[in-house]
Amino acid sequence: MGGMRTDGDGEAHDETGGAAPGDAPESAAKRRPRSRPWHAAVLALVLALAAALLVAVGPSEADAPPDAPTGRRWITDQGGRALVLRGLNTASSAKDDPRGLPWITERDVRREYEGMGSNLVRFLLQWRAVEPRPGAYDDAYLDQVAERVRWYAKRGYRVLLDMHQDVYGPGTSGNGAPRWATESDGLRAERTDPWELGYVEPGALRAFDHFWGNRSASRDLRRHYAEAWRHVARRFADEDAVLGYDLMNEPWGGSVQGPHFEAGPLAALYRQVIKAVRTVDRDHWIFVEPEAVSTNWGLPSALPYFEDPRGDGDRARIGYAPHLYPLPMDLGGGYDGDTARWVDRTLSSWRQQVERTARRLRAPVLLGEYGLNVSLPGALEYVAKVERMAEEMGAGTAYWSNDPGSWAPWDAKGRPTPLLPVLDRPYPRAIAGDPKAYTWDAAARTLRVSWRGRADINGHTEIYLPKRTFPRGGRVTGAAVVKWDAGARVLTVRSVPGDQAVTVTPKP
Ligand code: IDC
Repeated sequence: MGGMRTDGDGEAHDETGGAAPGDAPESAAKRRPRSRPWHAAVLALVLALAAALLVAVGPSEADAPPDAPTGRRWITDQGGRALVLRGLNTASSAKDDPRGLPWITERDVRREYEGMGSNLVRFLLQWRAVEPRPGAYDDAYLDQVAERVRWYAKRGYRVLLDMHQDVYGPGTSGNGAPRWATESDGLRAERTDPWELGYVEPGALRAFDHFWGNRSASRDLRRHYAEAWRHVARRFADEDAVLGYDLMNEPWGGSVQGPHFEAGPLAALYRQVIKAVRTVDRDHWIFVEPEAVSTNWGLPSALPYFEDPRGDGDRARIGYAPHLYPLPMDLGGGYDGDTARWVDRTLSSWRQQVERTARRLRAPVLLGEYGLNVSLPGALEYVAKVERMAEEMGAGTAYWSNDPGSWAPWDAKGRPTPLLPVLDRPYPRAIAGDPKAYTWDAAARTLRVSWRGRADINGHTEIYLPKRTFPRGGRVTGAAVVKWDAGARVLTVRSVPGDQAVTVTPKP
């Protein structure tokens, strides 16, 4: 769960008074943050979680060397090239938009590509907009979504359709679920600050309990959800620019939590939706998310392996799309002092837990959300660190979010924020072979990409080179240049069977 602010207003709301969870309760008290009642509760939680983490991770495993990306699964394109996907969430504004659409125009998509060379967008959908009345789907809405998918497609993006919810739906002061699917039995569900506390409002808990079947509802809400997904998948089945479907944003179990939730009702719903989607779309990727409240903070997930009706092994296309919001940052902290120390610990346990779950799921990893108010101390360093970690893991990233403001690469007046150059990183968009590693060394201005080329892969390796770091393009060693597209800033290098290691530095 993430920071306490509102996107879109262009302002920072750092209301925490800077209490870092790394502080012992004593010193936190001494510092007297502008205290809010939830601080105490959250601090208690932090301590409980720290204890849980030690049990979950264990010191010996925490010290194990990181795995290289080799041997893991990759998202591939039609020719079999491994894709490295990087981009933004678009957009939080869709949650409150009456039509459920993000604020963007096609010009904004162009500006984004030119500014940071993204090839991925995590595009927010709302169940309420897909199925405004029980069993009735709004195809005009999906047409609008399809138009936006085409804007991205023109620039070589892949679109991940994310069925977003926070705090269930508008009927419980959240977003996502239609009102007709919100059975909160008249219990209170007020908008909270921070918004995450809305999850424990009695009305929200009750609505989730009805949804998951922890309590019987007046209709089969999960069947409606699966059918809504089937409808969306049918609409986009032939759309090559669509990467796939992110089945549910940050699932929350109501009164059933943790492993009971993830291996229970959540896994059951995923199986149901996977089955429904596969009756109409055999090919796109299907991404599952863990329970957010644990994974976001670096705790383990109990999600089980999901069979893909397409087949198993390399045929399966189930992906894993967890989020990352270290708890100190949930409290509004930046990345400095004690907070940075605790954030670092979260990063290493997050990585370990995510890799462990991905192995169990036999799924590639896509970091579906991470982000913070980038005007906080150390924030840019944190972003660079997460991007580096994702490189090491061979994982794609979708930063939260593109809504103009203090978290975003552009502010409300359309001016680039200091985040933009940090996100505008050189990277291999597609690797024609089995990737070994890719790293951008910013200090040495060197991008290294290595892979094992295979005869059965179509196409060559494509590398995005930003204007700000490679103004005249790149000088390549280790492979022949096929083409340099100075407009799109994409360098294509020849891939041949066998081991290849390519180094790209700026042309003098
Ligand atoms: C946040 C928005 C904020 C909005 C809130 C509730 O930035 O403006 O008020 O949602 O709708 C998540 C969620 C994502 C959150 C994001 C940042 O998936 O919807 O957006 N976040 O708080 N999980 C952790 C953090």
